[in-house]
Amino acid sequence: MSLKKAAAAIRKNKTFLISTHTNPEGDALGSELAFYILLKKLGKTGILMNEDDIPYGYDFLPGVENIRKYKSNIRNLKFDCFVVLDCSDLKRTGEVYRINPENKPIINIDHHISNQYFGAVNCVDPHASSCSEIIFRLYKEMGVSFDSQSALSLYVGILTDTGSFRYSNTTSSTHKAVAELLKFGLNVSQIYKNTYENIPYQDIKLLSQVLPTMKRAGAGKIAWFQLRHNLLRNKKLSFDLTDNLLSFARSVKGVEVCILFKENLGVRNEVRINFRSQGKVNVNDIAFFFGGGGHKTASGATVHGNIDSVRAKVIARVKKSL
Ligand SMILES: [Mn+2]
Repeated sequence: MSLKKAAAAIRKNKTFLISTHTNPEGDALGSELAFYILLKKLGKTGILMNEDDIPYGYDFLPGVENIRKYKSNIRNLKFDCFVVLDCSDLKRTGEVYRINPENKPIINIDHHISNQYFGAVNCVDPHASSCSEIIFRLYKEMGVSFDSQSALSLYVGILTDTGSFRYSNTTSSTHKAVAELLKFGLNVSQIYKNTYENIPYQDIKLLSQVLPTMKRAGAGKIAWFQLRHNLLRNKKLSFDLTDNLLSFARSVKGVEVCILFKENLGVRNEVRINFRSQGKVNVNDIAFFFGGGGHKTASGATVHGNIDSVRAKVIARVKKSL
């Protein structure tokens, strides 16, 4: 991992376009906001731009109002460097990468094992718990001090990507980073509440409606959910709901792999698949087979086709890997 090269590229340049993946969550947003503050502290300029809106519940993060939404008519945006955070490949930014027609150098900072090393500088560590943990190291590398806002952003990124320090990506360096961030007056119970215990009533109702539809396969080692169009139409499915469903599935005794199949709204015959593994099965490999990627224990893919036939193919593939 080349923290030094990333630091050198930051020192050398003045203005940076910063983006992350579509459907951003805690780690994506936390990394962006902390990176933005890092630049400010170095007397440089950051332009934050995402394809998607800030998801429900993350507006408590400091500086989210600085994140601009991508529009296809944005032209003549001047910057020296394009910083891509928490993205395994450039197209995970959605359309935002198109804002770089002059091919300004890309700084790729990420922790996905499926990362494509698409940058001029690639600061990739698949062993890091989160992209936020790598940004933490970048602050240290550059000798930039934290404050309550950067600490909060990075803490939320690490908290969410480790499933509140429960997943196997949680290491002693993760806890060391968090120990340092906590010195900046973070209210952990309030942060937890803002992040996880702030689900709209109607989403909990939807969750309670979907939970009984959990199915199993592979002699109880696979648990899966299927969300169809009609269930989601006119309801904004918050990321929390996806994560909650998978959380329930992974807490079932004997389950090794959990899968959520979701018909994408607005696109005919497109299915979003999210995988979680308890550790024995490498779901990055499975997602990769279907054109996606991620981590060994959490990954995703978008597949064209009818949801029932997609599901049959995916479950057959997962069964083989059990
Ligand atoms: Mn991440």
